[in-house]
Amino acid sequence: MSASKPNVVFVLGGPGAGKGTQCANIVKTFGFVHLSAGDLLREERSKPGSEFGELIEKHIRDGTIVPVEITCSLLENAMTKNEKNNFLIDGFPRNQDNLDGWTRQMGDKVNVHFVLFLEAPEDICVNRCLSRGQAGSGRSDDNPESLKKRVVTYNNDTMPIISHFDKLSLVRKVDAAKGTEEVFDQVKEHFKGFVE
Ligand code: UP5
Ligand code: MG
Repeated sequence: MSASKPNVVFVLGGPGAGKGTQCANIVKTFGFVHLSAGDLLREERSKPGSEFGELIEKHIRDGTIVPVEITCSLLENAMTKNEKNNFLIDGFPRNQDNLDGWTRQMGDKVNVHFVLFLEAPEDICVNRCLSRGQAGSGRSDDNPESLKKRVVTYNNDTMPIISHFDKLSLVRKVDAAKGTEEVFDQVKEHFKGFVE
């Protein structure tokens, strides 16, 4: 993390909305560092002897949300290790516990610029994840049972967080049901101020 306060953009949207895909595009074009909370949790889960491995796996399979102390520490460590100043935080904060924990731990340390909201209908999102699972993603939550639960959690817990940011006029929404390139054309408009 550089000496000045780092810039953060949260990237939110349903399971399979394309958060990871669009973050990869933003990294290439605008030089952000991509931190996926889900990827960090999967990495922590797979560490031999991880204290939290089982707990993380249970939450991922059940589509429920890992306690914020774990996720926020993984995010802060990843930011501290990095020299760059612009961070995309993908898939976080996804409930009130996440938001409260983040505000406590990171609120004074970063500037949250906006929330990129990838909006797509549920059936499109679910089908993308199911296809990815059938193609051998190896993700333990790319199956119909887990996806049902992920969608419920998204609607009940994450949508209110997006509404919270919307009330603060921090949400920048794109139509994520379109093809990858068309989605990125919309995304780019919101990152024009961050030329590499
Ligand atoms: N694809 C992408 N864009 C497309 C497009 N425009 N048109 C057609 N296809 C498109 O994309 C998903 C699939 O769709 C890919 O095959 C892609 O090629 C295709 P991806 O970019 O991976 O979408 P993304 O939104 O990143 O989907 P992901 O499955 O990663 O979203 P989730 O939010 O469900 O998963 P995440 O990894 O963030 O979280 C997993 C679990 O971890 C959570 O359910 C939870 O249990 C836990 N978690 C926490 O507890 N706390 C956290 O803070 C974060 C996660
Ligand atoms: Mg993802």
